[in-house]
Amino acid sequence: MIDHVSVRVLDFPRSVEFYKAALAPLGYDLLMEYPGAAGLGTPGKPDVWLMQTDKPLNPTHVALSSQRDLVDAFHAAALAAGGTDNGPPGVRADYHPHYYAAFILDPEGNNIEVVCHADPNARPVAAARPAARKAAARKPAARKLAARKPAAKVAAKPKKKAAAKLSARKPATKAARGTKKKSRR
Ligand SMILES: N[C@@H](CCC(=O)N[C@@H](CS)C(=O)NCC(=O)O)C(=O)O
Repeated sequence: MIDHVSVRVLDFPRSVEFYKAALAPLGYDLLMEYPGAAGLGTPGKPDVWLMQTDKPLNPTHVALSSQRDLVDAFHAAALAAGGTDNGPPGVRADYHPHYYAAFILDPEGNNIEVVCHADPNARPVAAARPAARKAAARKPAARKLAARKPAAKVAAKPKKKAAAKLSARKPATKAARGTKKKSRR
């Protein structure tokens, strides 16, 4: 699991303002700041860091996971904050059937994406709970199965009886062999 990423930027103050505005719909804020470094994230821990550099930039791609309405909100907010459209909100079926994403180039050319992978037709977790209840209700079947176990043990007992019968049959077998030997003579 990725913990955080760093995006290098030349114009640090401009990028901080851009990311604050673009990621605000996702609940992101500026959480930590050092000279030349700013950490954005949802309350608790920054996971997107902006790092000032004076070296030539090699634009990077960062994708944040969210939900569909927030993909739309990110795209609108990032455009309003001065980002460049790199792909409007929508499904990218060539990635997978429910890959709903939007892409923005930040002021330095980094490709920032917000994506939702969820199937919009999937039943919400709350609706799925009755199924869990059904599964729990099915447990008596498991109990029945467990109740059947002693029967399995009972079934094992006749094996001992069968073994006893077999050993009881041994003399007869010997006798039979004896008969056979006799018959060979
Ligand atoms: N304009 C394209 C953008 C697609 C895009 O940027 N895809 C990402 C992968 S999810 C990518 O190619 N990233 C590589 C990069 O930016 O270097 C769209 O709207 O679908």
